[in-house]
Amino acid sequence: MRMFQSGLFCSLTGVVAASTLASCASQKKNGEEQKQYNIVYIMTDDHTQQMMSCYDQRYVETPNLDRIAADGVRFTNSFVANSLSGPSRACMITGKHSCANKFYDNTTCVFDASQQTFPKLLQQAGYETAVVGKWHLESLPTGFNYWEIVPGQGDYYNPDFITQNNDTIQKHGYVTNLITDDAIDWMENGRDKDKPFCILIHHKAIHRNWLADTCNLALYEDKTFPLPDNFFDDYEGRSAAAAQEMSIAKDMDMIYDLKMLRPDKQSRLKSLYEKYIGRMDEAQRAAWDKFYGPIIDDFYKKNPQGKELANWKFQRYMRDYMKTLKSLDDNVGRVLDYLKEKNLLDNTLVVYTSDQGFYMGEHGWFDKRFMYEESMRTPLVMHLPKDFKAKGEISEMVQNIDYAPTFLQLAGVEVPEDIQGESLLPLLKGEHPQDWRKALYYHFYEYPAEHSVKRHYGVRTEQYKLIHFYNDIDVWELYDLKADPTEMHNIYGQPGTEDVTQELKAELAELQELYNDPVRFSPDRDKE
Ligand code: SGN
Ligand code: CA
Repeated sequence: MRMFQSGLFCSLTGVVAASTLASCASQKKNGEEQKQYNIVYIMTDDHTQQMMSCYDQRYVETPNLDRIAADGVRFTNSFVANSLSGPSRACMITGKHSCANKFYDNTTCVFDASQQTFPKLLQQAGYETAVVGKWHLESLPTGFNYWEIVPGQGDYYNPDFITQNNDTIQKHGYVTNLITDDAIDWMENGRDKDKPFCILIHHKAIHRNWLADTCNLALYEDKTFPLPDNFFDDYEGRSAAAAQEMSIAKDMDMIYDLKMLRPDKQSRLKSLYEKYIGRMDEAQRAAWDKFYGPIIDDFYKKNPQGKELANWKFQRYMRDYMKTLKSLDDNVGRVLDYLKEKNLLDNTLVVYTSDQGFYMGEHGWFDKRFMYEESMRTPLVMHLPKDFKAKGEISEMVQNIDYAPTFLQLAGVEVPEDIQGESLLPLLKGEHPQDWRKALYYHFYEYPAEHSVKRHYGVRTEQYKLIHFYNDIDVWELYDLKADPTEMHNIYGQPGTEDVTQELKAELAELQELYNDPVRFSPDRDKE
């Protein structure tokens, strides 16, 4: 294994100053010139709308991410199809639901890399394509002129990267900086500048266990956050929610998640934590211990219990997440500055999203998986090429299967029939098609598994959500999202809900038919 010195520890490299002529390419289609815009797709891991100030101002400021929205568009109803990393990435890259791309979960699946993906189609249409960072699809990337990925979940400190010749190298520095360096380097030096390009910048951050860069450790320590109203949820009427193992109070590990490492203390994930921080060099480790040392001493001295301990955990979780997010926001700023300096912004679609949303204490949780709002939603903001007129908020319901057809259309590539998503291009042109989808389909499969979220599928409309938990359980849930936006009251089976339940079941059956999901619910068989 080779070790690369990047010297990038918290000293973000400035963008290259020289300006290049970088207009987008064009190709002839039906005798007409068709512009081929560049695509810069930035995706983080587990970044949720609650923690992005253009969506939610309660907690944190994300000035660079907000820049994208301020200059472009912000999707206020953006969702995933299966709230988990690998599956989400497979949906995004194929434009198809999990049942069609066959990557159902993180634990048993290997992505069939021979299948159709949008990067392959863009490459065939003359694009230079690249992916850097977290990949998580088990098979190696195909359809890219350049790729360099982290193995599995990747590491925050001095991470390994798998290179295109299938070598594993270790780089020195903090992962969010390193992935950004690689992306900027490819845009500047790696690609053929006569061609349009598409780069996927996939961050490891802000995934568990939220190891911040040492330069950001001291941030946000003066902040105290109110617990969400439903932090002490009792899950009444929601048996699948009651069965989960992603509770901040019960399941968050004192050492692995909360960093309260002391030689005489044990925890389930202590050795994993030691492995991760064991990657640090001396200076990194010294900065780490200097920061956490007094917090550890204070914690074990005070020894909080019960609700006080739950609140203490929540505060530390929020702060660690925000510190890790800070690097991400800074590094997205670097990419935007680079594109601006190189005069690329006018011809480039810049997308920022996450592989799914996340719980920040809502229902008492961290993690995702459930079809409930916080984790079914995902941030989505875009800076548009200058020919596109949309600005501000877009409220149509969109899903991560929509990105592939959008990028293909933007490149002037015909969208294959079997793609299940809808192109967002009309919305980006400022149109609001009357026949835009009125219902979204969702299907989560990873069970039995970590966090114990049972298998479920469901349908979400503007006002309602119907969920069926199945496998070792057979439970329906129905929410009126207008009356009960935090999904605390399961009204399935309650008098007065018969009509809406019937309509939603019919919709669900139609969507399962449309997407050809072999796990079918039959409304005729089930007339409850
Ligand atoms: C790891 C985490 C889980 C997380 C999954 C999936 N555990 O297994 O908390 O739900 O990843 O996340 S850890 O002990 O390894 O941190 S995903 O975003 O990649 O799907
Ligand atoms: Ca994720």
